[in-house]
Amino acid sequence: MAAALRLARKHQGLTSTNPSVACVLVNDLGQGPVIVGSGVTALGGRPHAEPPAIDEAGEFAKGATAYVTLEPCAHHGKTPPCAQTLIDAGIARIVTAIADPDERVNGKGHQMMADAGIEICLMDGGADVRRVIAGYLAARSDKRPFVSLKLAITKAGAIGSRTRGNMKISCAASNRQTHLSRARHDAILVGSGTAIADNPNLTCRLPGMEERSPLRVVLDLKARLRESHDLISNALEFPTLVAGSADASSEWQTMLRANGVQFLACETHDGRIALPELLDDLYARGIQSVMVEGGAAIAESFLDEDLVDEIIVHIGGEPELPENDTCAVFAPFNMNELPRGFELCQSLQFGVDQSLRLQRKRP
Ligand code: AOF
Ligand code: ZN
Repeated sequence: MAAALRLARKHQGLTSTNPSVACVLVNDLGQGPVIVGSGVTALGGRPHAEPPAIDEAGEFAKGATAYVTLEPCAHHGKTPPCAQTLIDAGIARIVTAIADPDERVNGKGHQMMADAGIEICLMDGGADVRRVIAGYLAARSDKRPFVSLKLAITKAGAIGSRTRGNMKISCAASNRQTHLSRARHDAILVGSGTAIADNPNLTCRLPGMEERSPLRVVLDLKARLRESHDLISNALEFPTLVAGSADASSEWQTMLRANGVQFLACETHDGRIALPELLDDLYARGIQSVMVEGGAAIAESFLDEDLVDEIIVHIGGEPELPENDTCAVFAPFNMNELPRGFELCQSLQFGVDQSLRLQRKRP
């Protein structure tokens, strides 16, 4: 299952509204168990993971054990049911990590295979698998994208300084990790304040993964972005969506469109873009996971509205900010006092930085 999980990660963020699932077939051909076939949900979401694994295994699929990260589907959708494909191939035993919440499948995939005499093992936990398909699971249960909030803070809890411009808080190793996280999400979201102050690209720049930059979403209620900003000028190469006011001038909207930027007219609430409705609109466009990257006000709004599912905090090992910088901008919470409703579930070291992952407690 660990091997299947690694394979599933390969297409994370690239399978549209379908989860990235992997299937690994293991059979004993006389000298102990070996992998005879493997498959992952194809780019765009189809074919599913199981048919290519069966094709690769050929006659060795007969009597094999299938490790599948998600319950195989039971419905006739755009492809035939994978549960039936596994039955037809003569699979003897199936191990799955979690049941599929899609009501067309939930429990039915397992039932179909059990009825055909296949031994079913549902693994305990499945926490790692849940992370890979977090967007899909959130979309199924909450009908909105999974929201991951990423912050880089100094040891004193600052995320930047009003007087010192673009600050370097995290080290190169954690920055690479951030690029990896970008690739795993469907969209990255920032406010126009961050877009203007830092002029970021928000792309994935890991060697070999440049193609995996997600949609860039900028909240710009006051129509402040210009053609000179990278998020606008390179929108033909890396898609950008600007969420703004329905009253934004037509000249400005024309400028955006001329640069290949998608414009989304948003509802407002208390003079700000209404975030729940924005998430609804992104969800309707097939976006199932969003990484919120800045700045402090946007982070605070998402937290205040209880829209954050996980928080990734990189704590800089070598802060550039002087301890007593009076212009420091602080993170909307304190590491000694975690935001309400969140629990610490992972602590990693990237170079000199510490990286913490806080997860929303689910009932
Ligand atoms: C599998 N293996 O690799 C994936 C599955 O629109 P369709 O017909 O492609 O069906 C989408 C549903 O298929 C999706 O909601 C989920 O239940 C399942 N995804 N199932 O057996 C796979 N990606
Ligand atoms: Zn399927």
